[in-house]
Amino acid sequence: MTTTPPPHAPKAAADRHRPVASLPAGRRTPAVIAAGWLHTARFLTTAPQLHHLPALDVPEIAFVGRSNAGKSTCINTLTQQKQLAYASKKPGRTQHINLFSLGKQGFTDAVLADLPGYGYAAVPKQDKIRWQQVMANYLVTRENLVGIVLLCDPRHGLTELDEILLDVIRPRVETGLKFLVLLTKADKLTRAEGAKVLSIVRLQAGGGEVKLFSALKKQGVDETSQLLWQWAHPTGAAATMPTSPQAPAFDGEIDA
Ligand SMILES: Nc1nc2c(ncn2[C@@H]2O[C@H](COP(=O)(O)OP(=O)(O)OP(=O)(O)O)[C@@H](O)[C@H]2O)c(=O)[nH]1
Ligand SMILES: [Mg+2]
Repeated sequence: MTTTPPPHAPKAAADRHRPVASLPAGRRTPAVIAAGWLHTARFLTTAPQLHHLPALDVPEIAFVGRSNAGKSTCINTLTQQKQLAYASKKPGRTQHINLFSLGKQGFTDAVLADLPGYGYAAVPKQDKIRWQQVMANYLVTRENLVGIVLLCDPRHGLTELDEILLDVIRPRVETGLKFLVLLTKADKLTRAEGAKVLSIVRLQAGGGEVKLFSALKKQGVDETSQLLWQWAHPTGAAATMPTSPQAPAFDGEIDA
């Protein structure tokens, strides 16, 4: 049986790069709305330690994971911005907690947090311990935190440090904190490898949501964007949706 695509289907990809408000109502799909919202991201602040973070009353979504897993690149891809978050081939590039506001200028309705990675061998032991404590405190005490995206290079799978992080956040996940594992750099896997690692990590994540993601191939971008939009707008407050300016194509640095 064949299905007829909706009349707006050929325009769907281009719609993601247009101001949402300029589109006819029928073309304001959830993917277009989520992409337009994420594209409003701009730098809010950077904090070397937890007590430097401003207290906020809007939903916050944190990107965590091992050093070099692709957290900053993922934020740049989702927000369709080249250099919003610092991404680099050199591990340990993100050293502070960096916050990015979402929503119309002056009407922040959510915040993304790019966290330094853990597990980078070259970091002195004392610094590693200090950072693990800062992160654990952040994950346990940050009051406006509504969701965590754990990024993981599928070629390494969930490591011991990832498992410790899962243990730290489990009590909050059980009481409603949203949680997603993104298996990054999926462009480096064959389809069979991708399917295999997906099922293994789904088991490790205890039934939590797990997706393949590639900044290079734009795999998983629409689904992840829509999920984050839903986390930040649990009541579906589409009426307050901001407009999006013209989005540039991503051409940041990507692992070869
Ligand atoms: N091929 C490929 N490379 C990627 C992808 N995502 C990220 N990378 C590369 O992986 C490297 C690390 O990316 P970052 O985004 O800086 O990683 P990070 O997790 O923020 O690293 P830290 O800040 O050190 O914790 C960079 O060279 C990126 O270009 C992807 O989807 N595909
Ligand atoms: Mg980073």
